[in-house]
Amino acid sequence: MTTTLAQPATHAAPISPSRLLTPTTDSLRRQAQPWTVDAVAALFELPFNDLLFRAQALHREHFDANAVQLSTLLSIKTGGCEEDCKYCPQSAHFDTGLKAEKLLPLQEVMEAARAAKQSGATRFCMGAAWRSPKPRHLEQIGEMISGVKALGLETCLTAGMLDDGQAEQLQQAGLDYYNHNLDTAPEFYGQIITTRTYQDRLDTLDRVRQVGLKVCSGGIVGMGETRRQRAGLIVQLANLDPYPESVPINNLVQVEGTPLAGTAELDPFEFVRTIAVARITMPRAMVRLSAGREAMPESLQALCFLAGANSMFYGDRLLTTGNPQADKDRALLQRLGMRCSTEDELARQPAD
Ligand code: SAM
Ligand code: DTB
Ligand code: SF4
Repeated sequence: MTTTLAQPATHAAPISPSRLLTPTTDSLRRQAQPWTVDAVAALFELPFNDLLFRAQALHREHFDANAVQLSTLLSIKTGGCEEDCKYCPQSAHFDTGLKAEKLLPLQEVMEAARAAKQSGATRFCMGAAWRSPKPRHLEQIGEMISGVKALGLETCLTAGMLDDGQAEQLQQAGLDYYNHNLDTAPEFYGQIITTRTYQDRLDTLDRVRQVGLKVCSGGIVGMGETRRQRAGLIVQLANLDPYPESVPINNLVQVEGTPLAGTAELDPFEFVRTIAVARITMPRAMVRLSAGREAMPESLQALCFLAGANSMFYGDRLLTTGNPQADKDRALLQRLGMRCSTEDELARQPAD
């Protein structure tokens, strides 16, 4: 029997508790042979139905295929960022009309987190427009993390590059996930960002992993990269050992004033293919249908779930741009017979 999402609350998945398990670091070890760009590009080349069939079969092996985890984002420090990421409305290098703001006070963050929980989110993701956080910021963020956790929400932070001590401080504050995206393939990266290197990003991911935080890392498609470069991004992520627990796939949100505004739109089926390839190469990861949903028809979002996406951003805003209204999303899940669920409830044991 299928329970649909009637209320803005989480519902248990219809599998017995003994079969539930959060993926362990060990279960995320990559296959013995690293993925090659040729092998991943070959997945992209499969006929659409074959690709989706493979992705959905693997998805069902590892997760409840009719449930999705909901995360709500909050920009805790907006705009004025010193980096030059060409997709980003928050970079101080481009005039997008966005007003730069200071770090939000704890109380405002807590109010947003309470509202997110009330609305049915199970994870709260805080984003800060920094190249890297300063020591005084981390103290304040530590309080935000413990406050949000005390509400019973999972916590995620994205705040730029971290050094060893900072990663440890966040881990001690009780952070669950650190989000730091590789964004694109190494060979395309230089056309998108010049103020920090690919290796800088890998180093931060390594520090996050070393202190025992869960890794959230993915990228953006639709920035004018080739299919082979999309495969190159997936290879980088899938060959991390272990691969990330969480892989956000963003479709570029084109913001007027950023250098990437006006980029040719990606074929929507190519976006679905990217989700499917992420699911096949990182079978136990949470694959997140991330930015770009506001511009996607609901039929396309349904294809993304079929391709193996099992998480999405929920709430009317991403960081600075829009996201579908929460009630529209609830109605969509209901129409698809899907539940919202915690991550623990979604995962199946290896033997399943
Ligand atoms: N400043 C931190 C950093 O970049 O590491 C954290 C915040 S940053 C906004 C988080 C991620 O949002 C970026 O890595 C990028 O993948 C995504 N992002 C930013 N602008 C976007 C856009 N216009 N469209 C899609 N994704 C975007
Ligand atoms: C991620 O990969 N996507 C989210 C989250 N991680 C922080 C951010 C999307 C930002 C989209 C542009 C904006 O709203 O500013
Ligand atoms: Fe700054 Fe992050 Fe935007 Fe890059 S993506 S400009 S680092 S806020």
